[in-house]
Amino acid sequence: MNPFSEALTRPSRPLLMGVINATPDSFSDGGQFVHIDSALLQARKLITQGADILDIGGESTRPGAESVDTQEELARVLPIIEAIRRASSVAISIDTRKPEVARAAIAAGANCWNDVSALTFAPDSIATAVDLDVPVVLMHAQGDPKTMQLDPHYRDVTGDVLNFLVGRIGQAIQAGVKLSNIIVDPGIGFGKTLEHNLTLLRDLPRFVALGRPVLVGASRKRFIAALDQGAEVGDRLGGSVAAALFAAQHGAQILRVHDVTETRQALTVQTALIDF
Ligand code: HH2
Repeated sequence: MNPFSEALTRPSRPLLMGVINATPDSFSDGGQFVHIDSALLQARKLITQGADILDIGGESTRPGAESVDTQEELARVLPIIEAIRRASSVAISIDTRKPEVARAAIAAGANCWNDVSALTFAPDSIATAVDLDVPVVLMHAQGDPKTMQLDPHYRDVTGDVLNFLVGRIGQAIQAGVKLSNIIVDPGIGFGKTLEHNLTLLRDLPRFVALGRPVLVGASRKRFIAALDQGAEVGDRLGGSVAAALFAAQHGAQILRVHDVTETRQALTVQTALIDF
C-alpha cells in the first residue's frame, strides 16, 4: 500500500506533515535546506520528532514569490527525495504545481502530490494525476503567489472555497482520478485576509463534510503575526500550535507543520484531556 494512504488509515491523531523547503526564499525556512546534507539532516530530525509525512518543496509559494523554472525546481527536489528514500521508508509528498516535477518526484520515491494549484497550473495536471495514481492534495488559492495577497475578495469565503474544491474534485473524478486519492485543503494564507483565514478555520467541519481527508497548513503563517503585533516568522510557534490544535479539534486529518515536536506534544496533551 502507498505509505501515504497507509498513514491515513491510522485514526488515532491527525498526521503530521513536516515541511522541508529546498528553496532559497521560503518565508519560514528559506535557504536552510537547499543542500542535500542539511535537508537529509532535517528529514531525520523531523522523523525522529514524529513526522508521519515529509513535504518537500522546491518553489516558494509565499505571497510575492517569483515562480521557478522546471529544471531548477527538479534540481532542487530530486536529489533530496532520492536521499531521503534511500535512508527511510517515511511517506514523502512533493509540494509542486508542475506535473513534470510531480512525475519525476514520484519516480524518485515520493508518494503524494501536494498541489497548491489544485491541478489547475498546467493543462496536463489532471491527466498526470490520473496516470500517477497517488494521493493528491487539492488546495484552494485565490490568484497566484505573486499577487494573491494584494486584495483578496470573496462573496462568502467558506462557500466560495467549498464550491471551488467541489468543482475541482468533480473535474478530477470525471477525468479518472480516484476519489480515494483526493485530499482537500482550504489553503490558509493563499489569497486570504486575516478574517478569511479565521473563518475558514472555524468552518473546517464543512470541509470535513466533503468526506475526504482535510489538510491544514497554518504553521508560521502571517495571520499569526496579524493577531500578535507583527510577530516575526521565528516567533510564531505559539500561534502555530494553537492553530494546529484548533484544526485537529475541528476534524483536520493532516497538519502541515514546521515544528513537529511541539505540535505532537500539544496534540498528545489535548487528546489525553479530551479522552480522560
Ligand atoms: N502552504 C505553503 C506551502 N505549501 N501546501 C498545502 N497543501 N497547504 C498549505 O497551506 C501550504 C502548502 C506555504 O508554506 P511554506 O512551505 O512554509 O513556505 P513557502 O511557500 O514560502 O515555501
